[in-house]
Amino acid sequence: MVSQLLPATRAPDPIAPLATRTHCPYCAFQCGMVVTAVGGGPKLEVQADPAFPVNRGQMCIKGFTAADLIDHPARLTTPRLRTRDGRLAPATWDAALDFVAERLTRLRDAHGPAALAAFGSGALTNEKAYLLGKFVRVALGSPNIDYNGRYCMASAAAGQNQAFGIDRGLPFPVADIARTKALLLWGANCAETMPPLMQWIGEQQSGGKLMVVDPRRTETARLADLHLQLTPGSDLALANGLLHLAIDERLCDLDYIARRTQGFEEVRRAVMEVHPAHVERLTGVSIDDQLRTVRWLAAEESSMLLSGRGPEQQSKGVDTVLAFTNLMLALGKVGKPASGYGCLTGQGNGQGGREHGQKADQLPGYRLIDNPEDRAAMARLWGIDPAALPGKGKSAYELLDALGPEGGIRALLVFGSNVAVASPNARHIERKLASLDLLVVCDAFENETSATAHAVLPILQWAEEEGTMTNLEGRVILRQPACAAPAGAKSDLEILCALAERLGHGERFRFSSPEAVFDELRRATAGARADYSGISYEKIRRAQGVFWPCPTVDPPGNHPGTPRLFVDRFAFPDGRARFHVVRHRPAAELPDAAYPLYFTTGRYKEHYNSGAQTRQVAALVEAKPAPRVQVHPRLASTLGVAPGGALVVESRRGSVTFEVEVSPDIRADTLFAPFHWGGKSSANVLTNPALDPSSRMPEFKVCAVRARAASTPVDGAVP
Ligand SMILES: Nc1nc2c(c(=O)[nH]1)N[C@H]1C(S)=C(S)[C@@H](COP(=O)(O)OP(=O)(O)OC[C@H]3O[C@@H](n4cnc5c(=O)[nH]c(N)nc54)[C@H](O)[C@@H]3O)O[C@H]1N2
Ligand SMILES: Nc1nc2c(c(=O)[nH]1)N[C@H]1C(S)=C(S)[C@@H](COP(=O)(O)OP(=O)(O)OC[C@H]3O[C@@H](n4cnc5c(=O)[nH]c(N)nc54)[C@H](O)[C@@H]3O)O[C@H]1N2
Ligand code: SF4
Ligand SMILES: [Mo]
Repeated sequence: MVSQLLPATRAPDPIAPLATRTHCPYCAFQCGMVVTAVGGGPKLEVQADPAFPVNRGQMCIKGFTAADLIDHPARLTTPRLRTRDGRLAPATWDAALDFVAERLTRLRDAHGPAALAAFGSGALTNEKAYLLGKFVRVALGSPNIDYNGRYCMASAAAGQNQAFGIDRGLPFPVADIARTKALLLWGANCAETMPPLMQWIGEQQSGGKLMVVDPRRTETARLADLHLQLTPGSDLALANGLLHLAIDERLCDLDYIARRTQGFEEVRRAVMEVHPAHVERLTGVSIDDQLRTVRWLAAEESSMLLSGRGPEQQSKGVDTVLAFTNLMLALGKVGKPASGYGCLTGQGNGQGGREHGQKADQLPGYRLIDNPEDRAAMARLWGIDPAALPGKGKSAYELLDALGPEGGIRALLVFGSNVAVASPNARHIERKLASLDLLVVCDAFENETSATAHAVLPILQWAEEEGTMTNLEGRVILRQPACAAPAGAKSDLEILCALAERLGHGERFRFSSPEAVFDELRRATAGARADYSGISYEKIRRAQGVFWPCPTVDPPGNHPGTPRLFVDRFAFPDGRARFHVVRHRPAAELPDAAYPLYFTTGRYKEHYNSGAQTRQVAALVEAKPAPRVQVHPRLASTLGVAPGGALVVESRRGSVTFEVEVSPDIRADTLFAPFHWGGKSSANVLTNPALDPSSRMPEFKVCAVRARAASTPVDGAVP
């Protein structure tokens, strides 16, 4: 039998008969929603939960339409195996799991355990992220696990760890944003990527200043008191330039610097070497605007810098984040009320997903895989010899680049990512996926990645299962089942346990429920940096979520959680934050004579990430049926294209034809396209897989392209 997992218990707090409080399946805002099973299901009705203190009754169109995925005709409910003639054909669960386990065993015997790999996701609950990490290290014995968070907030995470000694995206609740007097949104387009956050920013604006740094005049930038429309990839220079001016204008808080930090003097010397006029040339932001920005940030009693993927998804993302933490530390803001630096985490469980061991360098609780004490603690819990615990594996892009006979990874299990669309240099990755001996995709829908899979295993979706997610504030919340699961689909947890059983490790993978997995996760994180040991499902239900760290205290279960960090100390032994010397460097690829334009990427309000889910939702497809490349009117006239025309965009890695959107909102030296589609209009065919040296984040936000009008229009529907 496949299952050691009992079905999740139904939520105990129905608001109305058959109504359940749960959370949106998409972004890190994790809007509270009330889901009602119409006539007992499977049709679900979704409303925003007015009682949840983060979204306060608001949601975006993706959340409101999320239930369309549950009873969708394309939903997978039967395992599929690739047949000799290349089709995916239905199979029983036993046949599918036997096939996967046998092939994994054969490949491990022939090529060693490191030939087996898994790719996880910030969409997975904490329980799934935890169990996937354990599965790869214990049942497969491989070091090779990483996840799509490496494409997401890895640079901010690394920067915060280096500056503050801990990485919690927002070190304060979202409500603090409404109270800050000066808010600098740096490369974050929240009006489209987290619409319900705008209610807090609206409050903020009623008494404070809003500044936005973005090469495009986005919906968010349009609301700002000041928009800094910088050259793509010049963020580090700008942030250092702001610190230079702060020092020059005597705006730094020297008392705070002396009491709470170390390393300022070296940073001061380094930033004073670069003159503001040089910064103006590098960034395109006038000295006047630089001055206005830093004066607002310094003068107000509270100020905040929040970054999105714009400055982070660069090959210098970590140094850029360190320039942000340098600036906010020098101004004496970090840890003060409604102040400091934060990263707006993106994926539903982007925060928890990076804490529980699906990162190549990490063990649960933010333990480090090369720290002997952390290894010993996990080996003890898992009942294995510490020496048997694999070491550090490859980072997301490097892992995918190593697929196939040359790179040595022969089998890949994918849980929660459409890597064929989401990865930079996407055609190259498609070829790598096609060269695998075993590709297993666990998903509720077929997508571009499953197109070459040998096995596709159908999973339960958000409204059918239980588990915890950690939102962008570090608040651990509970996903609760709102309807019955369709016959034929299984939870990711069940799949992992069933495979572990077949691989001879069943005794370490027997859990009666997701909550039982959470109980092991609590023990795994006790005493670690991301300590969840004092959290329980019951406590989350009672308190609308619990902020980590939440250690076990006496009496047990009594710790209230930690909404605000850094009030008294930073997470280093001496309690002081660290300054870091960081210097501007160009993007890995800059426009030149052959490829004269910048190309950058991002998001539409209506679609989510690779589009694997939202391209299934009729209302969203109707609103945004295809990607369009944004072109400045001057550039459009030089190129000879008009709105609705077609533009061929080429980089050193590939060529894509987009429909044209002419807009004065973008710089004339830059093209922008969303990455929500694969196939012929995949933005990632163009992007550069240059990686940040420490976070291994790819440079999604900057590469060089050339463009010409297409002789024929973009053909019909996009795959
Ligand atoms: N609608 C929608 N919402 C989402 C998602 C989605 O796919 N769709 N995904 C979720 C996830 S996983 C994430 S990570 C977040 C991302 O949320 P955001 O970070 O807000 O999203 P992006 O659009 O990727 O990037 C933000 C902005 O960076 C700008 N940018 C491009 N290049 C540069 C640069 O060189 N410097 C600067 N400063 N800015 C630059 C882009 O023009 C864009 O407006 O959104 C989450 N929410
Ligand atoms: N050019 C460019 N590329 C980018 C970015 C960019 O800004 N520009 N952003 C990057 C960022 S920030 C991110 S986060 C990535 C995201 O891109 P992806 O990693 O592709 O993430 P999603 O599109 O969210 O894919 C999620 C898949 O997981 C499935 N899924 C959802 N929940 C579960 C679950 O619980 N279990 C399982 N097994 N499957 C599940 C969904 O059905 C879907 O197929 O893209 C990155 N790629
Ligand atoms: S996608 Fe994000 S902002 Fe939109 S409803 Fe879902 S959680 Fe809320
Ligand atoms: Mo993301």
